[in-house]
Amino acid sequence: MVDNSQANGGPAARDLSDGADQPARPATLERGRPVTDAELLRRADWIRLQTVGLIARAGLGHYSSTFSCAEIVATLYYHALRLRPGEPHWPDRDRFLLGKGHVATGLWPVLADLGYYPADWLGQFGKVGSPLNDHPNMKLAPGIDFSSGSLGHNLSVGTGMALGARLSGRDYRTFVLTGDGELQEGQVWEAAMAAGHYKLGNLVAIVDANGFSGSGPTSAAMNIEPLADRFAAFGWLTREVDGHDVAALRRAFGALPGTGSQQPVCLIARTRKGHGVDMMEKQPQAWHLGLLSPEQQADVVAEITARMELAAGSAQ
Ligand SMILES: Cc1ncc(C[n+]2csc(CCOP(=O)(O)OP(=O)(O)O)c2C)c(N)n1
Ligand SMILES: [Mg+2]
Repeated sequence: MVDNSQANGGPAARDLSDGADQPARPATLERGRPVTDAELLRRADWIRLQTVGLIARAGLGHYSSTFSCAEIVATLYYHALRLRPGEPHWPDRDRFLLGKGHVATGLWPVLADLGYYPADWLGQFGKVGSPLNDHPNMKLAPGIDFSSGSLGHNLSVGTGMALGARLSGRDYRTFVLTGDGELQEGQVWEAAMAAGHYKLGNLVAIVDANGFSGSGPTSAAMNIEPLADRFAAFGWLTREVDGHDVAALRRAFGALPGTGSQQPVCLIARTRKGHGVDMMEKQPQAWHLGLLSPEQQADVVAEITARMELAAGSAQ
């Protein structure tokens, strides 16, 4: 487990999994693993703390974009996805593509925690030659199903993977997490059309609909709403969900139709960019890219840690 105390210059990140009493995880992590909502919320905050530490190491990163999807990533990796961390290329694993690749800091600690690579790799984050960088590289980091960073491509890659599952008779699901600004880029709508055409019910797009892209409100740059109607027009089954409500996310993943169904699924997760840190939520754009000062970082770590401790206390 990474120790952020050096990088943060503040309290150590709360460690959720190094206790000697932690049971060993099974080789295959099945879909729908039992987990409490409190655990998922704590995990999302742990992702936020880890992100703060990693960005401090690298000297730059995307806090508010990562915080926006922390509950989504936590619910996927600690509940919904079928995975085999010891065998990253296991053909029957569920695929996860991080379309909004600029939030890789939210994924690296999770993949380390699940055993894809040693936790001490996190110490090299952002350094020349490190497999873990600001954006995911499938050739360097175990557990990355496709590289991203250039927005707008992962939905078409995911469509290809879902089609591949159909052709090879496998029942894995392919999940693609896209930003809402990302929907203005690349081949997203060609992919949406193709997935509908090929009736890929084994494909799930999750839109992190936080209302902001890189330079202001998303729809001010180019309107993307009404999102549900647009995806539905291409033949997708659409659902809107509060992307910070882990119970709602669990229900949405639990209610996914079988992989043999005929409609790709789009979960439109309504989120707040910077969620979980008050000053970032108030000014999401200011924190799209940046670096906290040491004083700000101490405040942010204290805010998140206090919430985690409060939740731990009320659970007892
Ligand atoms: C093809 C491409 N164009 C531009 C960028 C620069 N860029 C990085 S993040 C970002 C905004 C993304 O907004 P959104 O998808 O809504 O993600 P959020 O940060 O809100 O989670 C942009 C334009 C990029 N990475 N790739
Ligand atoms: Mg956005």
